[in-house]
Amino acid sequence: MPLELYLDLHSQPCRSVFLFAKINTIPFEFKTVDLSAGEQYGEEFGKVSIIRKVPVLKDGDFILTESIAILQYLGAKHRTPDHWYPADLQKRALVDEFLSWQHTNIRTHGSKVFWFRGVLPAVTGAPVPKEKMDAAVEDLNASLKTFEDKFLQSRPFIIGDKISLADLVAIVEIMQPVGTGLDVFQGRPALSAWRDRIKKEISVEVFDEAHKVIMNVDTLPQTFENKGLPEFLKLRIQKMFN
Ligand SMILES: N[C@@H](CCC(=O)N[C@@H](CS)C(=O)NCC(=O)O)C(=O)O
Repeated sequence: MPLELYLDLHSQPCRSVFLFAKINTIPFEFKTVDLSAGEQYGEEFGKVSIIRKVPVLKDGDFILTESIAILQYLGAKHRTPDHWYPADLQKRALVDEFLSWQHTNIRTHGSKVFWFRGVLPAVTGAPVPKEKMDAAVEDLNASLKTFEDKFLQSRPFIIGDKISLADLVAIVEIMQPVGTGLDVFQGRPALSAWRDRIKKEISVEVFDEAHKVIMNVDTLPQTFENKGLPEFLKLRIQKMFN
């Protein structure tokens, strides 16, 4: 039975897992979990993961959640090239350092801007109050500055000359607000050059395939008009503003 990956490519961690499997020609069955329809709260997905978040990997009877754990599992099981997650102690530690940092920094702030500029206006029909938006963009900018000053510096990739899991996880997070029309690469030549190196390294085609849906978030209002607003989103919106 082929490996199953439960994914929605609107999600950054899903895109890193999808890209890693594609780049390394790891065969898998794409199991769609439509987050905008609330499928993660359905009975069927509940049998796969009570965490009710994507991505999830199912390899036979073995189920694994958390994108970082999934990437490491796939790398080890399929013996992907060393540069992705180097055996060298210090290089690996640098990958781990970035993977630990990103959750509460670039991921948190990029996601918030995505919600504020993309999801919330689409579901409520109104823009997010300016002071909230400005604060969210400021946090994202601070994270991007730290990313450039500490994690990238003047290197081609995060840990040196070769691409690693850290770059893959970083780029999918940094792309999240881009689809809402906020071009975070503008005025950041080093960041743009790094993105272009990643695209070249993993193939522009695969990169674009993974990011296609996120670059079309202007279709979100239609999505919600067609499907109606799921209960979980109403609750989440209330939480965000209280
Ligand atoms: N730490 C998890 C985060 C997973 C996560 O937050 N997934 C989001 C999409 S980006 C999700 O499934 N959200 C559905 C929900 O919260 O209802 C990972 O890296 O896999």
